Amino acid sequence: MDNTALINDFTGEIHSCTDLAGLYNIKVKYLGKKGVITDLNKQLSAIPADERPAAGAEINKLRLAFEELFNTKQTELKSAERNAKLANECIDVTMPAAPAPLGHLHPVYQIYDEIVDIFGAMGFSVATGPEAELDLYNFTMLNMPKGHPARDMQDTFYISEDVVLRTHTSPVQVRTMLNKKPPVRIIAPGKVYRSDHDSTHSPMFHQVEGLLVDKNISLSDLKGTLQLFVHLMFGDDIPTRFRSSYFPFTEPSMEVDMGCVICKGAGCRVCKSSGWLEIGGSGMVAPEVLAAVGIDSLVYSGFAFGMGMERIAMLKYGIDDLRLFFENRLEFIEQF
Ligand code: 2NM
Repeated sequence: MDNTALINDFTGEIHSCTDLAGLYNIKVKYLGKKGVITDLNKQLSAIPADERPAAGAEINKLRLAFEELFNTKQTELKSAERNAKLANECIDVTMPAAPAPLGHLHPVYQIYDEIVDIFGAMGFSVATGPEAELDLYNFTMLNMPKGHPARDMQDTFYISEDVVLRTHTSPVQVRTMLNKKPPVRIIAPGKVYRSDHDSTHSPMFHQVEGLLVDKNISLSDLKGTLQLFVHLMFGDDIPTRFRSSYFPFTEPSMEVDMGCVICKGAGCRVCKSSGWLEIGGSGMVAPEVLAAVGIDSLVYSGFAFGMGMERIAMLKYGIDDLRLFFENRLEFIEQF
């Protein structure tokens, strides 16, 4: 029996085989139940009986030899496959880690930081106080005794008879003046609360108030301070203007306007064609307020002012809807 051709076929196929799936096909073809070797065994019956044992032994040797070749190739392919997999899955531990996503400062707090920087450069330090505040500090000592119309029940969140959510940060000024002799030079930034909710009012918003008390402080110090603030916050080309007004805690009192940053005074929708934008209130601290905190108004005088930070942020960043500040949508916040 000459099996040379068969051996050449088998070894040739094993040799050129490159993957395990192909290798198993070869196994089925030669060593399977309906394979070439099985066929040879079936042909034994056609061979003379005395030659059969030798021929059978020959076929067995062939099967063993094929199986060994198969096993060797299988080991080789498996190890190649494993090496390829390992090379693919290998991790370079020297690679830098993916950067962790960073948080983002809310636009109101970016303005907050800028305001602190600007007034800080003018010598003001930051004072803070509780958001749940005594009625005494929020109203009474600011020349708004019980029954005063500015206390309007509708606008104030009452915690109890004596405690309110502060409606402005002025109680921080009261606390400061009670605790420290003049000169006083502070700003009080922070959250304030008013029971007012529509498209242009939020029940919580941010205010910054300022207070300077010393000898010989006049209205011109107030005007110069706020003019400088506007120049540093919005640009040297933006003017300010002060209009007579009324607050219980200042006398005289003035609204603070700045030239419209959108149209530079020419008149547009934002400034309602006036060329001016209101940004806050101000005035000379009323003698009643100084008296309430034990400061002699014949020796000392002071000015105070207050602004809404959302308003400043809207004008600085060109945001046209107050509600965007309170929705906490990242797509909004990340723009600033
Ligand atoms: C404003 C406007 C005008 C103000 C007054 C005081 C205090 F405590 F000194 F009397 N603090 N803040 C003040 C004055 C606040 O906000 C619109």
